[in-house]
Amino acid sequence: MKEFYLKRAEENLPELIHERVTPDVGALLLQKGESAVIDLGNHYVGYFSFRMNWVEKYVDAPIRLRIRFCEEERELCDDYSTYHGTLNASWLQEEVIHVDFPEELRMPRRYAARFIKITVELSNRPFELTDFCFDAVTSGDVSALPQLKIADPELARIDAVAVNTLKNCMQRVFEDGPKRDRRLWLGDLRLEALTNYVTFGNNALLRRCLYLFAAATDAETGFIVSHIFDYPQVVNGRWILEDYSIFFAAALCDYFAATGDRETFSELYGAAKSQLDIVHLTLREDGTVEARGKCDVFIDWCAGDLKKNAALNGVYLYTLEKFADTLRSLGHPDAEIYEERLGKGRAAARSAFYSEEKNAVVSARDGYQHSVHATVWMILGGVIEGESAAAALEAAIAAPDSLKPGTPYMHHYVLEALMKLGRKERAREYLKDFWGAMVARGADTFYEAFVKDDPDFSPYGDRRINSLCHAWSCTPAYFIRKYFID
Ligand code: RAM
Repeated sequence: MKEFYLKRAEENLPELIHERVTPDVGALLLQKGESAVIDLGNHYVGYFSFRMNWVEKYVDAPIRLRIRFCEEERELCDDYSTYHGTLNASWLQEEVIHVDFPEELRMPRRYAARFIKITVELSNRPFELTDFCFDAVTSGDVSALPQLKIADPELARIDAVAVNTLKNCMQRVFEDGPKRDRRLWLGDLRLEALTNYVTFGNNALLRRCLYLFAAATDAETGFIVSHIFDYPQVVNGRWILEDYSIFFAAALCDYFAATGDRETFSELYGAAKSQLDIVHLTLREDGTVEARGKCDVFIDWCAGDLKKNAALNGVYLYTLEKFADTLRSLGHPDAEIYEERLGKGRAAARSAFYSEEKNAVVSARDGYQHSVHATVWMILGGVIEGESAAAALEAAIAAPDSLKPGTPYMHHYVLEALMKLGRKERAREYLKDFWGAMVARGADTFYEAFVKDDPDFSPYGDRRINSLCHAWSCTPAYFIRKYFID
């Protein structure tokens, strides 16, 4: 089966589309100690090249250049030598090269950048740099984009940034971020997919990613792993995030709803079903889910020690509902099994995680912690609903001591919950408030993590390692195009 899935993934490998971006800079005459900044005019992902010429007969010694690729302007002045984050500093996009002779130079890696800073560290003579070119790559075809007709200029700008974010993450797979990680994550994929359906419509790329995940089951637990490296050969990540594994089934149902592609649905049905069945087989006695053994749960990167039991149950129930509905729409005999599990699961989660008395999602299982996350997921899981659920959500958002989302990924689900509760205007306001704040900072693409009052927030202890073009942040284009067009 694994071979079959991988074959299918290979059949759907996209061709990358190249765009030559030539910044508006002529020849630069430089010498030791000087630096120059090249502005590409937008955020791109690709390969950078330029030419070095001598201006005298020879340069006497090699020229040493430090070349930095920045996703936003403030990175130009960052001091990388003080980096203290938890992830490897080699993700910081900077090269030191030595050049002996006049020649065309192509930088060794693929970069994600709007600005490029070139600093001359050593040189005995002046020299010239010219012919700057950024060969931008993506598998998102901008000519396939449906035109957006929207009167609100703020939403139009947010949509453009969201589409740019997705475009730059569409490569051989849907990457999470083209600066950092550069791999396929299951939770990220689900949100990229939703946005892809209403924008680039590259369904082959999506099929590729779904088949890659179907082939990536962990032998011990049966769960699909949380991430995959697809190049130079396919390698499964070792980390299992139970919410991500469950989302495989949600992503497949979304795919079927968007494309009506029965063949792919039936080829991947077994893989999706087994994720939900494993959860079912490992339910606690009270009928709720608990991550066990070698599995972690993601939900969000946020400040504070987020407790995730309620949220994990919500993810399961939310997916179960999508799965049951899809099977029902197909007249599939298994529909009933999942509908029954859904009903029982909701009742169990309500008694485990919801306090009627406080109208809040606070429970002993989660140490009585109050969070937007738990509340959102109990709404999306259909455990709480209507006016009281809306009040519980607003209270969780407003409470000074509740845990709040740290990533656009989690903010996406807040928006989904607001839409589910029929709060369309509130959702629009929420979207503008959160994603609009990144646009106001000058973002060309949306960030991996963003906290309005704390621009230095990082899940990794140092904001310099954050990815500023992160695909899970692209979903405003989904909401705008699905719900907010005039
Ligand atoms: C980070 C990335 C990625 C996310 C995982 C859980 O490595 O932000 O997008 O899916 O965490």
